[in-house]
Amino acid sequence: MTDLALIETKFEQFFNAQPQVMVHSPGRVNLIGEHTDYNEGFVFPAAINFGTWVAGSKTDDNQVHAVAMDYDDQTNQFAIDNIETDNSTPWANYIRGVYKVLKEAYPQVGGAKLVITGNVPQGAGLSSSASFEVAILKAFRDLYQLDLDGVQAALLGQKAENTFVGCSCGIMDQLISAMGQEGKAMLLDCLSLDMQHITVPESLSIMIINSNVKRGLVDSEYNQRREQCEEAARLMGINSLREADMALLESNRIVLSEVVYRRAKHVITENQRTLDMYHALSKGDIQNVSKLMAESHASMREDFEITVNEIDYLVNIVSDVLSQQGGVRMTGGGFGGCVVALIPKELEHTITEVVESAYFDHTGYRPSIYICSATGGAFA
Ligand code: GAF
Repeated sequence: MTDLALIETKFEQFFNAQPQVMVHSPGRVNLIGEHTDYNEGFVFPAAINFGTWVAGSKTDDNQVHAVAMDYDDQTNQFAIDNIETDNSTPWANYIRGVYKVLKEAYPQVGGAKLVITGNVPQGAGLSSSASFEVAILKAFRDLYQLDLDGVQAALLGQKAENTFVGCSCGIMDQLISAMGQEGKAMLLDCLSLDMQHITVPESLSIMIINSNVKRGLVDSEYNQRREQCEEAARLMGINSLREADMALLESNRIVLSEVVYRRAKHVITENQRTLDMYHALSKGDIQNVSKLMAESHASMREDFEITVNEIDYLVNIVSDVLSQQGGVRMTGGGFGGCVVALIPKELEHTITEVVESAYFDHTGYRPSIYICSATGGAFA
């Protein structure tokens, strides 16, 4: 049975009727531009062919009833006029948070029956949560015929995560999940929300290697990085690090702690690398792609300090095989998760073999390797 058939069957089993809507929203891989989004900078992600499916129908009982297929069919129910966090079922807080901010913006939204499933590896830095949020928003848009576009949906998803779930994330993940285009990566200006989509060259595969290192303390480390960036901007007298360049940073070095200086340096240099990467990929300048991704990884390792040894090792072994015929770096928020590599198609097999034979021996973790394609977003 396909995923769609499975979710439909599950819906019928729980709610004795066919779902009125069936929606999907993708996860994402970020090619470059890490921790730049909440600094009003640039990011360069692509939506991927892993995502979340939601089957839904309206109800008139002022309740939301949800079933999570990926959590052994756990259920969760809440009244739409009294929404609080539920620590016993953390997955449901994404629905609760999204519903709460949606209801504030669209008071006409009522109850729903929902069944959810997905195949984005969780906690791997591939935006399983943004994909979940955007899928829920799309289901409610379709059920209640809301005038809600992809950018508005992304902003609501981010708001839910910031105010309800407790992660001070930026806008990248929700926006690419909503607005990605098939076969393309998206340069996003996180200040203006201007989007430019460019085709990923046919000759390159997007390979994602999951280190399978369980990410610990992600939210607290993430929120701390954001605070450090905001402190840097405040001490330099600017609104966000988007406004800074290296000359401004150097002239303010004396007022910044050594750690805050390095955090800001990562963001300032990463913004420039992201713009450069967009141009390099547009021109098919793979040597430059390779250099920029290597510099991005080094900056995340040395200045932003969000990589772990297993991820650094993966980047090193893939980079040795590639020798500038492609690029590789950690992708996502950090502290474990995945590496993304843009590789010539003919090296897929060799890199898979190298990673499978070396990574386990070196780290004790089994890698998971996915060859992905860039897909369309939920609202595109
Ligand atoms: C996470 C966040 F959700 C994004 O907003 C972004 O900051 C990313 O980490 C790091 O680039 O995915």
